[in-house]
Amino acid sequence: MGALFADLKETLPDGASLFRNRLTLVEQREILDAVERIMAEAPPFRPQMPTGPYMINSLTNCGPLGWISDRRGYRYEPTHPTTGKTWPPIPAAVLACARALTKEAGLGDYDPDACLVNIYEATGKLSLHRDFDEADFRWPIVSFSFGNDADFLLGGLTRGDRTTLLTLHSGDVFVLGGPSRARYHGVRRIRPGTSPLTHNALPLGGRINLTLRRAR
Ligand code: MD6
Ligand code: FE
Repeated sequence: MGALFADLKETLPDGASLFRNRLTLVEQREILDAVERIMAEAPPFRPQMPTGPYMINSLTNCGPLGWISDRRGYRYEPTHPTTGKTWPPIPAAVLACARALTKEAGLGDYDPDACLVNIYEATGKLSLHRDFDEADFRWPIVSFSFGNDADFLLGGLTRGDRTTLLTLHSGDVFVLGGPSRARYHGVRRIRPGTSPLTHNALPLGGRINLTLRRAR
């Protein structure tokens, strides 16, 4: 794990923890190598949303379950919507880091069964939402950032609550658990040209985000 700012933990609402620069560039590259293999096996898709035409970003998954969306709604499925194949496994380094940090955050043991891979281009964003398709909200969500910086908004328990801006950098790990698990959040914008590394898995000017969760 990254040494330089490894102990720097920002003050956030109860249950939310931001571990800055937790992954070294070497670790980030190794994880992105694994993400590239995941994308080859489970091609990214643009989910069809029940309410509108398309989400802005494309996504894929790894782990026993993957999050998908079509006209029938949002849900977790064990297979890819077009290939019909099971999702590739969650990279071991990602799982190990998520388990170490949920423990460090005081959120106990962690046994995720799903990992969403969000792929953003330079103009990508993600509207304010809550992750609400999981069975038990006592399990935290652990989020890994790669590539360009993202202006991430952390809100409250209702959509209109004021939000706090957190700029997520490549190598940062964000944990959303406890009473903060139900907070609204989103990505306002990606900052092109800010990535400390280039990699085949990263779209030009883009960002990749992995979020681990326990879906069932
Ligand atoms: C992103 N993250 O960082 C999107 N969800 O691109 C999320 O939607 C998210 O970072 C739940 C918990 C942590 C997150
Ligand atoms: Fe989310």
